[in-house]
Amino acid sequence: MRVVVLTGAGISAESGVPTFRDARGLWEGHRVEDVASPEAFQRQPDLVHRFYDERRAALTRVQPNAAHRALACLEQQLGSRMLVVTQNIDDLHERAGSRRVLHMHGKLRSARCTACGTRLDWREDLAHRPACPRCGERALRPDVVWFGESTLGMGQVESALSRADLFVSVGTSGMVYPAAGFVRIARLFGARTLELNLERTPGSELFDEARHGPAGSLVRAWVQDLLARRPAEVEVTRE
Ligand code: BJW
Repeated sequence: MRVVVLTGAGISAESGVPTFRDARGLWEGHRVEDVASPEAFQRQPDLVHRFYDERRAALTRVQPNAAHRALACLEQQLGSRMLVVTQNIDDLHERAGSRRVLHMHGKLRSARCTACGTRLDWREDLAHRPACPRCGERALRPDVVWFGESTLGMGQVESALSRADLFVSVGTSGMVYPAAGFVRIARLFGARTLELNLERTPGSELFDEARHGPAGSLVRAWVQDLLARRPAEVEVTRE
């Protein structure tokens, strides 16, 4: 069996990471569009840097939860037949033990120089405009994908979706493309589709099945169920 799991902010909510479209607003009352677009960065770079610096620092205070661990456990069984495509920029999947993780919206612990294009592992703040170690320009930005920018790894994602037997969406509102369109692609290529989310989403009806509740218990139950099936069923691989 080949499985593609798309994850969003909801999977990290039980670890204490805020989601984007929560009723309380994302951060200090800002909407996501006010802090996650190139226009926002151009208009208010200090504000945008502070938003990402705070989230980067907060990573040291959060831990993976049962949902991240269950996906890592499934990967141990399925190996290269499983891919986690995450919209999240935290590193909780990796810290839970997953190795096959594609960060389509970039990573918090990475910085990119807008002068020379270098990508760097980055743990420090950026608001004080540190110099790029490669070219010396003070032009580092968070290595994340904002609205209007190209998402990462789409060739690999489309290839995995086209071969998947099962597509599972976990903890995402399905409001942001291209991730919101993956369920249609997976269905087109014949995969069964399952949504695991706290509540119904605008796209719930596109899935063959939707289960609602906290990701920690939903994902753990789904993985246990899958692994309890006859091994032959989990072994089935599409031509
Ligand atoms: C729980 C839970 C618990 C809570 N357990 N669940 C086609 C049509 C229309 C527009 C477009 C289109 N194609 C592209 C666009 C434009 C745009 C877009 O989608 N706009 C929409 C507003 C419509 N997309 C783009 O610009 C993308 N680029 C692109 O496509 O390039 C080519 C192109 C450009 C322009 C035009 C056409 C083509 C890039 C999108 C980049 C998104 N970036 C962000 C910020 C990343 C950095 C950062 O983290 O700061 O990504 S925005 C933000 O939204 C972030 C997230 O990854 C993303 C998705 O949010 P997510 O994860 O779904 O979170 P929430 O909060 O929305 O939902 C959480 C869910 O969890 C909820 O449902 C809760 O119920 C649930 N939940 N607790 C289980 N315990």
